Amino acid sequence: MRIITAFFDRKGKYGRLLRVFLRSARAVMPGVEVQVVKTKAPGQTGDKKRDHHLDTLAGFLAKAYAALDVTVPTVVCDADLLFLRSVESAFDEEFDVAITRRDARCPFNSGVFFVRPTEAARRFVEDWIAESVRVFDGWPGNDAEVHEQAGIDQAALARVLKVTEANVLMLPCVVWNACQGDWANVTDETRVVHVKSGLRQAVVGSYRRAKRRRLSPPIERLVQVWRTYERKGDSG
Ligand SMILES: [Mn+2]
Repeated sequence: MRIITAFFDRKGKYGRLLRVFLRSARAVMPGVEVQVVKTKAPGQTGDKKRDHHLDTLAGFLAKAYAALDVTVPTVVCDADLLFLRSVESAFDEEFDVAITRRDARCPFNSGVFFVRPTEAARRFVEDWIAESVRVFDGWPGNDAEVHEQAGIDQAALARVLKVTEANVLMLPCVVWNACQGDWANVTDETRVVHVKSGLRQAVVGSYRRAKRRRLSPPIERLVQVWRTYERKGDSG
């Protein structure tokens, strides 16, 4: 298995997230190769919503393009992840593509997905890329759809899932890509925590904002795990 992630920097913040990604990946999956696709940060327009969509789309496209050429089973990741356990056992299951899903208003999260080096998986990712560009071209006219899936690439994913012929497996976010609704339910089974939203704010947000936010014990525990990796350095 290989790991692909994409990275561009915005004021040093993503650099800190990537370091913890790499350290935690190395700790729980020693010997697994990580490919970091470095890409240029998109130019900013000053329109916050548009800039957010541009950043998310740039990250998605960089990792998705890299995912087209895989020759071994690969997990395709955002850079804002914390690995608690190895994700290799995902490939014990049969699939071309595996997507992480939760019971929420927007069920899919594209921060973690798995691809096998099959023709069907390649076609799926190709379609996902093409559809993402199409959704972006239609924005903001299709903002309701983008908002419903919380992102351009996730709106595209919902479209592709309706028509794909690939064997797509749905994996629970709480195990494979714990997002904000899952953090309180993280267990020993949880492999990956997605450091977004309030958790992101707690680890790389400003000190005062983090202090002001009262964190529940399970989330505080994740903050501590993240901080331990950040303090650890690359030697240990
Ligand atoms: Mn993310």
